[in-house]
Amino acid sequence: MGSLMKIVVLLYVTSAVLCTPFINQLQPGQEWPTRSSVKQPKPDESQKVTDGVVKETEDAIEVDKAPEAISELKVTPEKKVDYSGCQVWKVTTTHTGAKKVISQLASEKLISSWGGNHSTVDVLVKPKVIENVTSVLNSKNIPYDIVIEDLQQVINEENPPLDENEIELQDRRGHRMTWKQYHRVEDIHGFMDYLAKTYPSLVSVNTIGKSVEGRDLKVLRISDGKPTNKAIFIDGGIHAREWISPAVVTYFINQFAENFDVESDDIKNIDWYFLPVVNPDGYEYTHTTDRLWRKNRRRYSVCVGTDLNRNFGYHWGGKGASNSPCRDIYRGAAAFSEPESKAIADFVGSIATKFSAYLTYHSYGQYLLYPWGYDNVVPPDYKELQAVGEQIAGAIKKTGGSSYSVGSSSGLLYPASGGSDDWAKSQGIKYSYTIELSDTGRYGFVLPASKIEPVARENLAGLRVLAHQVCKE
Ligand code: 0X9
Ligand code: ZN
Repeated sequence: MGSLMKIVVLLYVTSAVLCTPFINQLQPGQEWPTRSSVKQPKPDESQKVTDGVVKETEDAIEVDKAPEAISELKVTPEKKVDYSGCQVWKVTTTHTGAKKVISQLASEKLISSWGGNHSTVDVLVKPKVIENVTSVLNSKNIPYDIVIEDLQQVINEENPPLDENEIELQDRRGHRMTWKQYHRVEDIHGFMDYLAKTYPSLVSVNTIGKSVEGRDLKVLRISDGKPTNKAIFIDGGIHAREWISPAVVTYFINQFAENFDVESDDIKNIDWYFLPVVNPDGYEYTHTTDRLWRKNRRRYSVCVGTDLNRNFGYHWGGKGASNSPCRDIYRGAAAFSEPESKAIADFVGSIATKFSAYLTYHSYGQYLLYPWGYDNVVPPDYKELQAVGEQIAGAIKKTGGSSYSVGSSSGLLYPASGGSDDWAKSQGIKYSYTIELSDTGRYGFVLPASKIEPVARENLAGLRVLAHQVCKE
């Protein structure tokens, strides 16, 4: 290399280094809230975690997919759980005794529940037991529809590779994120870092903790730094298999960060905090090994994982949560025993009075749920939560046509304690909602990637309604 060339290269490298802001180096007026000490219950080391019996009431069929049931399924050469021949049925549970029958079948591991409400439940039926379960339901006159004939086929078609044009665009964009595909954690975090680098006076990224397996829990903030701003916290991906959730949350991030200058005053007058993947270990596991994994990846003696949405410290260990690590609704050894839920509590809790809203995105069912979840009771301001929820649902319907039902989560779904929504509300955050995104059961957790944009678009309209409400208070 000639010496002139060397000087040019040296100048280029030096300027690139000096001009690239460090991702977490915040601009003036952008200081993040300090992590003050929030009192959290201490994990109870002596607690036995393997001896639990879970009561299933007539009203509450708990979301459950026991790992034992899955281990009977074949594993493909790439070590992925194979759901070939598995079916998903929507069972009507309004007949007397129907819920008991479903609970019984679930406890015998003949079926596992994907979720439901007061009148139906979606259940996964393995090929070997289809005949058996059919005759039980028929003999009891319990109606059902086969919604998914072959689950593995739907999984195979859910997330097709990008076409050539998209790949080319991806290379030019500076990050790999699209909303035409479900992405791995690396792409999502890379996208967040890219935005912080590209818009350093608006966007910043902070790691608020690490997952059980040591992955970053990254929060992205969008704020123009006005001291009068309100604040909203949004999370996604508490449940690993609910892929639409991180996809929608990152869509919001992209919209606000890329178009901030032309955004509405409501959006500009809010400090936005996004944690798109609360459960990165579980999320990665759904990509590499078991598409239907729900919990985090903490290892216990035999079974794996805590349901992070049963691990928050408000009425922890109450209804709809299990004390057995083998269950999909395992509450954990103690409130906030998991680093993922603890990181949220430390971060949000340290500035709770600052947040006007806490939104946690899940799937599926198309519900806008407000507290309480731990039991069938409502907070004193539930009428406002219901009214604002209905306005959000109205905007969603008008924009994309989807119908979302609004109500308290225990009332509309089932009692389930230890949820992040209840904890946020207990901290005095007024608008605390769980949003169960699309669909209503046609694909369930395995929603095709082509639905990301329509689902995100209509939910962005809903989020604008909430932003407006927050700003006018
Ligand atoms: O059961 C849950 O954790 C949520 N449903 S999901 O199908 N995504 O798992 C609903 C949570 C509602 N909130 C509370 N029960 N606190
Ligand atoms: Zn969920």
